[in-house]
Parts: sequence; C-alpha cells; structure tokens
Amino acid sequence: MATSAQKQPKRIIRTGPLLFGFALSQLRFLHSLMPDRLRYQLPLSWTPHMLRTFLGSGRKRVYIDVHTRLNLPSSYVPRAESPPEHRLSPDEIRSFWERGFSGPHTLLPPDEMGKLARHMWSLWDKPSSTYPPGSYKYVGSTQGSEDATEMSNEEYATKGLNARDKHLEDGALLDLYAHPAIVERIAQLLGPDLLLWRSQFFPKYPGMGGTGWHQATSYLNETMRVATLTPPHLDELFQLTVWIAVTDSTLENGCLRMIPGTHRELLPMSVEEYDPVKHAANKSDRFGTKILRPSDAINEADAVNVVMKAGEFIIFSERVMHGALPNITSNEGRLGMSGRYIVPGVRVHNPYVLGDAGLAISYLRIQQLKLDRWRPIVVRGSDTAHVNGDRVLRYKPGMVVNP
Ligand SMILES: O=C(O)CCC(=O)C(=O)O
Repeated sequence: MATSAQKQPKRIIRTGPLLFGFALSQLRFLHSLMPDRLRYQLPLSWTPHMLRTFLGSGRKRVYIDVHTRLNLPSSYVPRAESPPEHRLSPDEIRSFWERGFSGPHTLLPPDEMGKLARHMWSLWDKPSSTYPPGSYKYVGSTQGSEDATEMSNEEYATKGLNARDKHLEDGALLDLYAHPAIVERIAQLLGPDLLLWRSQFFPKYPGMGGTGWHQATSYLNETMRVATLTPPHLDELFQLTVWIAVTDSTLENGCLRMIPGTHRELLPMSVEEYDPVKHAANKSDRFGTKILRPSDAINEADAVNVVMKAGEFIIFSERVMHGALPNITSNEGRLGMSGRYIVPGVRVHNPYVLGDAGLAISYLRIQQLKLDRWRPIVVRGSDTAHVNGDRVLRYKPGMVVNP
C-alpha cells in the first residue's frame, strides 16, 4: 500500500497533564463545581497505584484498564433461571469462574451460519449509519501499511470503528446477539437483566498478524482518562463478551487464545504506536494502532487456543488475558463478531462524550465520535437501574434502530 505524508505520533500519555489532572481528580469536592468539559478530561479512573506504576517505571508499565482484582462469588449457583436446553451444568459454571471463559457452545449449525456468512462479511464493510464515515476525525499516523496483508493504522482505526455496533443497523444481526442460546447462558453468569451495549466485527484476512494479548474491565483504554463503563462495584463481574464464529476459526486462520485464570487481576502493559516498518516482525502483538504486550512475562504455554466451528460461540470476561493467532492461510478469511453485555447498574459513557464533544478513542486515534445514534438494548429482563436514561431500548425481533 502506498506511503503517504507521515505525521509524528504523539505520546500516548503526557506526563505533565497527567500529574496535574490526577491532582485535580483527587479533589472530589470540586468536581460538582466543574463544567463537564473540564471534569471529564481529568484522569478520573486512574488510581494512585496506576499512577505510581506508570511514573515509577519510567512510563514503561501502563494499566490500559483500571487496576482491579475480581471478587469470586461465594457460591456458583446460576444467577438466573433458564430453560433446560440452555442450562449450564454446575461444572460449566465452576469452570467459568475458575478460568474466566465458557464454551464453545452452539448458536447455529455450521451450514446455517454458512448461509449468513456472506451477509455478515458485507455488514463489516457497509458504511455505518450509527457512526457515519466523515462524522469523526482520525488523528493518527497516515503512513501506509507497506505490508500488503496488514491494514495501515488509519484503515485499522476507521474500518474497525465502521464495524462497531452494526447490531443497531441490522435486524438479523441483533437477533443473533439476542438469541436465547447466548443470553440465557450469560444470564446464569451475570444476572437476569442484560443490556447489549456494544458489538464489533473482527475479521482476520489471509496473512494478517494476530491480535495482541490484552485485558479489559471498564474500557478505560478508549480515552485513557475516564472509563467507558461505570459499574456499581469494579471488583465484581458486571460485563461479559460473546465471540461468535461466523466462519470456522482454526489454528491456521487466527482463532482466539485465552490464558485461563488471568481474569483475577488486571496487569500492566507496555504500549507503543504500531509502525509497519519497525514492527514488521512482531505485528502479532498489534491491537488497534498500538503494539501491546504484558509488561511481565505471561505463561503462553498455558494459553488455550479456542478452535470453533462456524456457528459456535464462546462467552468470556474481558478481564481474561486474550488475543488471537495470526492468519497463516493464503485464502481463508476468518470472521468473528463480539457482543458485549452488562447488568443494568452499569453506566455507559459519560455526559461529556455523549454530548457534542463526542468520544475520543485513544487506541484508535479517533476523535469527536458522535454517540447520538448509539443505544443500549435490553435483551433479557428489564432495565431495573435506569442509569443510562431514555436511550435504552427494549429488544424486539428484527428491530432496526439506525436504518
Ligand atoms: O477477534 C479478535 O481478533 C479479537 C477479539 C477480541 O479481542 C474481543 O472480542 O474482545
């Protein structure tokens, strides 16, 4: 791909503003007096431990999500009643809490998912009506990719964003995310009332590198200042992801990988801007426009490769250290799609980014992303907490929110 004018990437986090902002963020009594545009620019989600780790390591160790440890429940009883065909066995529930993921389970037989696959690939490409192209700014490097199998940072960011929340635009896709095979299982782990707040397509074309190891809880990595999700208790499980295999997902075409048990604590990472020349040999550590690695060695020998047939899915906590293998095939694209579910007490976004300013996604180098067409959808039970206001919609089969 052609190399165009090059911009020097800015530092991911600047020390001066971080220190000043952190000091202000600790003066909680002042916050209600601050306008939203000041208050939500502060590193409100940083803890003293995160700041000490970052500065004490000479900026090398960064928590890309809020540092927390997960409280395990005192009993593994299911948190919701579900019909027998979707019931997790006591061993499956125990294994989920011990490993941080559950599955693969079956959503559709492979031939039925095969019939939907072409439609799903076309949705990945279709211009988003939720985040219309041109309505936000990409501010990262405009260097071309050099490697024909890899996307440039600009393509990765804009295509990745374009592939977000397509469940609001396509009834068949939303029906899959609201399918009882998925939501009934998630309910047993998370609770009876569930909201779908985000979805994302993840393609891996032939020759593309892997997905770098990463963990998340509250999606601090989006702004690196204020977490996207504000749960009642950070150390409880409040969100789960489902990853659905649209195509077969194999050792060769880039299946997911998980390190069991790593959901117990968030670890610091080393973060660099991805540069196609400098990182040609380690593009498998790529995550968005970044190269991401756990700061301390992790035991990759423990990793579970999650091989799946088309139509299968896995449920996992984003807290698990996870990533994906590279696609080493010459002609077999892999397509996965994630849905992210929360319990009703979790507030998504903050008034500042929901307003005119929009969201700045630091790991994609996107700014001013308007969220006016974004909606959380109740896919089971009801919105008992109402912390996301009137944006919340109730799922109906085939519904299209943003045509
Ligand atoms: O499919 C991939 O390559 C990564 C998916 C992922 O990290 C996620 O769904 O959270």
